[in-house]
Parts: sequence; structure tokens; C-alpha cells
Amino acid sequence: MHVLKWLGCAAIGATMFFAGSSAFAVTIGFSQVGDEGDWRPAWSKDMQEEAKKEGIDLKFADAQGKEEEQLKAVRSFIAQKVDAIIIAPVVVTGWDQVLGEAKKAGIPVFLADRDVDTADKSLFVTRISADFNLEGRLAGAWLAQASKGNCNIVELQGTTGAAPAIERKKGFEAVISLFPNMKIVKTQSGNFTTDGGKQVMEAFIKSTDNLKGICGVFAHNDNMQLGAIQAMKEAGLKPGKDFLLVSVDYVPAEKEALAAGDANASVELRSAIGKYIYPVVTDYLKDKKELPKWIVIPSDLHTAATPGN
Ligand code: GYE
Repeated sequence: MHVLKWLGCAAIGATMFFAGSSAFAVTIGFSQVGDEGDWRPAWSKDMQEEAKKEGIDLKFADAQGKEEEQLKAVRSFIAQKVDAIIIAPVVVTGWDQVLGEAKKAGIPVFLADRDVDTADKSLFVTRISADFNLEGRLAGAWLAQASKGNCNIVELQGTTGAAPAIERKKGFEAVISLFPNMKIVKTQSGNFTTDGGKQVMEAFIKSTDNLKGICGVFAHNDNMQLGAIQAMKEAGLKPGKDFLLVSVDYVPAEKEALAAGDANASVELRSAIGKYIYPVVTDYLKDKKELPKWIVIPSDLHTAATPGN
């Protein structure tokens, strides 16, 4: 594991290459998951703005949450002979073939944000992302101390098969399993969306007689938590007061929910990360130096009392 060492430093990395006497811009294809929630559009905007600043010709493809669309986008980047491809994979499976095609075409692939599940790590150069398992552990640790190790929990999972849903769950469970009186009593996917979180919480409220005996809600992202807050309020419940709410992303709307006392903690997922990702790609294009397979962006937990900057 390699912790991102450039955080807080100015971004470096010139993005013009010189062939003989003429400079040419770097062309990068970026296959993005979609625009679910608040975090992802913020990151998409950041990637586009940073590319402009760096003089990178960015081909941005929104997969609308569908892996088939991502595969199409990557194949079209290969056909266009881009210099590099960045992928934020919707789900972890199904990547070997298309990554093999990029490798055969000599186009380096970088993973950003989400992970793939492949036995052949030579199919991508590196992955630049937060540690989702750590985020789950931080959320679990916060809930353990806030509930003094006594908590029946409902869990709102992210998109089934997506790296953050898998790892946040694993990390969270690893911590709560240390406490005999903490357990997940209901769990379902809300697909990382506000509506999904609201619907799942409405069903939980019904099936548990208004969350009787429940002490906490762990949502794999803020948007689902924000949907859950709406559902709880509509049922006359008091999220953040009678229930401990912890989630991940720390988007502006969640900060407001924390300040209003409707939620209790959120693990920050940075969205302004283009300035760390592009230099990794452009430096690699220049020197082809082998990189660690994972470059980790740090995660911090925030509460209303510790909002950070
Ligand atoms: O937490 C969620 C988004 O992949 C880590 O995806 C990311 C997650 C993020 O939809 O809000």
C-alpha cells in the first residue's frame, strides 16, 4: 500500500509531450460510473476542470451506472488510440477481457475510485482511491464508541457488486464483530441513491414496527442516509437523536444534516482528486516507471463537533 504523498501539495506534472520539435497534448479517456448521489457529479466536475487546467484532452464517458456502457466506452477509447484510459468501474467483475484488449493495444489503464476483481494485476498500472475497508472500519469504530458497544444496526448497502459496497461492509463488520452486543439486524441495497435509501428505510420502518429495538443506521453513502433521514422524519422518528446515524462521503448536504443534528458522523471521501490522479498518469506516460498497485487517498471521520475545513 502506498499512501498518497502529494496531499496538500500543489499538483505537478506537465501534460505536453514532445515528439521531435512539436508538442502534443495528452489524450485521456475516462469512463465514469454515472451521476448517482452528490459525490460522483462533484468528482466528475473536478476531473473535467483539472483536465482543462492541465491541458489534457479528456474524453469523458458517463456509463449511467451500467457496466455494458463502460465496456463500450473503453473499447471506443481503444479505437480512438487515446494515450491512457482511466476507469471508475461500476462493479468489480467482468473486466479481464476488455483490460486485455487495452493491454494488447499498448494503452495503459488506471483505475480510479472503484476497484476491479482480476487475478492478473498487470492489466492495469495502478489504482488511485480511498481505502473503502478503512472507511467501514472507521464507521464501525465510531458507532461502537457512540453506543458503548450495544447496538442493533440497520445497514443501507451501496450498489451490489461495487467495490465500496463490498469493502465498506467488510470493514464495518470486522469492527462490530469485536462487540458481542453489536449486530446488523436488517440490510439491503439502496444503490447509493437518495431515493433508494428512502425506499429501503421505509420498508425497514414497516418491518420493525417503527425501528423498535434499533439503535443505529450505517449507510454506505450519505445520499442513502439523507433518504433514510427523510423516511424516518416522515414516520415521526428522530434520526440523529433517538438513532445514531453514520455514513460515508461527507458531501455538503450531509454536513448540513450533521450540523442540524439529523445525523451523527460521516467519513470523508475526497472528491477534488483530479490533481492527484492526472500527475500519476502523465508521469507514467513519460517514464513508464512501475508503480505500486494501489495509491491510497486518506479518509477522515467527521462529526458536527469536528467538521474540518
Ligand atoms: O461513496 C458513492 C458513490 O465509488 C466510493 O460511489 C464511490 C462511491 C461513493 O456513488 O457516493
